Amino acid sequence: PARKPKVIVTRKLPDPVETRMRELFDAELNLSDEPMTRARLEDAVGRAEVLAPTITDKIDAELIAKAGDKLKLIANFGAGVDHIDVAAATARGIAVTNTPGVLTEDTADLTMALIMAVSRRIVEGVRAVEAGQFVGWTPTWMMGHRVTGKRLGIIGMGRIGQAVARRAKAFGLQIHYHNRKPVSPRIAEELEATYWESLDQMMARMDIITVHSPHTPATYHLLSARRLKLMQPHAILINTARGEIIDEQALADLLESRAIAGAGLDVFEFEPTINPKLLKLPNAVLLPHMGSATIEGRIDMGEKVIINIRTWMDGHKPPDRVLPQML
Ligand code: 8YV
Repeated sequence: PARKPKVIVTRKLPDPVETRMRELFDAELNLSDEPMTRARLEDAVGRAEVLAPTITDKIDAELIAKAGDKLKLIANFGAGVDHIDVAAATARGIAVTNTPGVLTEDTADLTMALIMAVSRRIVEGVRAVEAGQFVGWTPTWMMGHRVTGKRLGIIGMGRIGQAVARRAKAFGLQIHYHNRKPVSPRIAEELEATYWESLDQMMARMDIITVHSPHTPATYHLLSARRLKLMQPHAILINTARGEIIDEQALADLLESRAIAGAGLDVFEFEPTINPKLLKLPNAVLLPHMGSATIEGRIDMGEKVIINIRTWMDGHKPPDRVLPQML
């Protein structure tokens, strides 16, 4: 039988993924549900041929400098790779892969759930019922905002942004987007999507803004205090991408003063810490980074990790390679 590479997996993954990894690799799995400590990570990069990390592992240049000669592949379980210093890995001849495509639809679903939850005050309603405050229908209680016909501004029109646009169109939203470049004419036509080269102008004119770009040096605090202030007072902001893209303190302040009507956030700037002000606001719906958290999605992500490792084992370039120039 072919030699099995030493694959160290940093987090507990769904059972079917772990079973398959045990069959195919000399897999060292994390049996606890806790992230690895820095010391364990250092030990892992020193011994592994393949490291399979997740977003909770900081794979920075300092850690990569401690990698042994055997480490050849960092096969990330997740699409975003902002926790990995891809340039440092590449410079040492270590390939980096991610898991795009399989979490697109789930993340888009959760985005729609947040748009609906914030616009229609779903969480406030649930809390009110649980607190025994539903004493009968009233004509003016729990009025939210209509979704149909509103303008949705999508920041980042990659796979997830487009999946959101397709859903949003069915909800009767008008699709607008800002991206480094316009999408192909075919997709623009299918989605009836309007391209805004100026993010500032789009921010000022939308009813709903939703973020779907990766976190890179270019998108860090893309939604700065200045840009957030361009939003209309009735507008809402959704983020299922990365917390670092938004100045979270500025957002909390603007939500508190109602300069922005509401926010639906699945990701945070200093995860897992959440700005305490946000936690107190009734107009902020906060979720624990669960965009891709479906059983199917997490198994698919594991399969993607496995495919990337196996392709590498077979001596080919893994399909989901991330190169520094792509970021
Ligand atoms: C993952 C995510 O669960 O894929 C991403 O970029 O944010 C999540 O879907 C997480 O990254 C796991 O590593």
